[in-house]
Amino acid sequence: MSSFNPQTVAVPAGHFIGGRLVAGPPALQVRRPSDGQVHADLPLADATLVDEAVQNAWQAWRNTDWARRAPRERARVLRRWADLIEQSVATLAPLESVCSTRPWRDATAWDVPFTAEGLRFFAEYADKLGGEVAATQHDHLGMVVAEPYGVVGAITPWNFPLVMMSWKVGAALAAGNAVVLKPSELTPYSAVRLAELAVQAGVPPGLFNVVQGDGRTTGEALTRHPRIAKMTFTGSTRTGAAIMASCALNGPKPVTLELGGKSPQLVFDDAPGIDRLAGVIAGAITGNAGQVCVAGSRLIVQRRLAEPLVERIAQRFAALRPGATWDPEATLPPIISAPQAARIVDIIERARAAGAQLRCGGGLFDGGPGGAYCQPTLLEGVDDSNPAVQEEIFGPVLTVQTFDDEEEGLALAAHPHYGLAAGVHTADIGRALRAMRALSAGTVWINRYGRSSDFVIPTGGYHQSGIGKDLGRQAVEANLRFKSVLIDLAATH
Ligand code: TXE
Repeated sequence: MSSFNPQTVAVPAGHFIGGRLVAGPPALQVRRPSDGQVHADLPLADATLVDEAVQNAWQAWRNTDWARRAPRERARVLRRWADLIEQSVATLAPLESVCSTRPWRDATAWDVPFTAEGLRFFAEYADKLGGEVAATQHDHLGMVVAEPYGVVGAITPWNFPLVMMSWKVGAALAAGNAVVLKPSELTPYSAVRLAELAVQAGVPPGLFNVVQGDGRTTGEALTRHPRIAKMTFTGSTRTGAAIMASCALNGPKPVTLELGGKSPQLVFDDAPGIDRLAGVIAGAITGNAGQVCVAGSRLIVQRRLAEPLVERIAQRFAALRPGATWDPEATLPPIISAPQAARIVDIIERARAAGAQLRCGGGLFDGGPGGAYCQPTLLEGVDDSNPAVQEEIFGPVLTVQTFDDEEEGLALAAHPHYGLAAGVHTADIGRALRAMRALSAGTVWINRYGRSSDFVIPTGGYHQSGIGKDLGRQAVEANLRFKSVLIDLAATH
């Protein structure tokens, strides 16, 4: 299978405001995580430019008919946008891959089509959430009328740039809002291409603007802006809390936050198909090199099954081959940045100092073309207080804990702060459902792990893993506010 040449990938290194690319002086360098080389520069939107983008979105929202046009027409435009995205896979996939950790092969087969299909899913909701008629007293008619907020601010992370954008922007636009998006400064380019295609599909210019820059300058200016009526964010718990505080201090506004996780894989000794299971568990922590919010990072396995399962997982880890996102033979992508790789190594070292035993892996691969590649790592002998059990690592690092009975397993699966997702593996449906009830997590997968293309199932966390949902009906509803109307039917009688 042929891939792409990173040297020849031209990137739209600018903002996208009012339907056109807006250049600016280079302020940030964007590196390719695969080989550590600087690929291109990026301008940085200061508060003045963020204001321009937000005012532009506000004017577009007020002056075009996006919020008022027939919802099915909005849906048609979003579907056309999805079609253009799919038709652009040959240019979008390299643009997505070159500065991210997304292998070109996966970007082509999954990220780009999944982005398009997500937009189609949201398009289908455009005319389905109008509000409701309330059960009022007989001589009155009560209505709860759904309306868009106006301008929604979105801040997205680097681990699945296109897909994360489609979840935020698709839901907001389908509900009739305008959007100002700040993509991660590490993976900024596909956002601009996405916005160009939106205009081509018929989204009015200005309705979807992209500002480039870092969190401290551009991100903060966006969250503070009084015209931003709602914020939506995916990223770390720490930054999510900062965004919430900033919103609260500068004119309160609702926030949707999809944050960190430390998700358990709870495996009982009757779990079906040990080889398949080993594949599921290994895949859930090595996919995108573990840089996934719902990565299954804690294996909690009933004692009898522990050794054969861990042995099979270790074999799968050993079979992975690190390599650049443009290397079609590679099966383990790079870590996004040198600081992020250093952070992973630091947690592994602290975990070992606290008593963890290394079954395999334990650091970065030596040599290679530059960039940082983390060895898939299994840490055994950890207790609940171990840093590798407590902290989100965001790398291919799996801890192993064993239990004897259901109660003990469930106790180990609980985490003091996070509650993003959990996996339960057992042939006993009663036990699976008891575990589902007991687990304090926003998503529970039973005898599988990871999201599917069932976009109707929302995603989002409990506790410090977040507030609100992406995907599902709930994601569209979160982009609507509700006006209460009460009519006195007797008054005109
Ligand atoms: O994330 P940040 P980072 C977790 C994961 C990872 C850690 C750090 O554990 O190791 O976060 O990664 C913008 N105001 N996740 O530092 O800081 C920033 O520019 C407004 C989990 O990359 O959360 C980027 O666009 N915006 C996660 C986005 O926030 C700010 C995915 C994410 O950056 C800001 C990524 C501020 N003050 C990391 N500071 C997941 N849930 O999937 C930063 N940003």
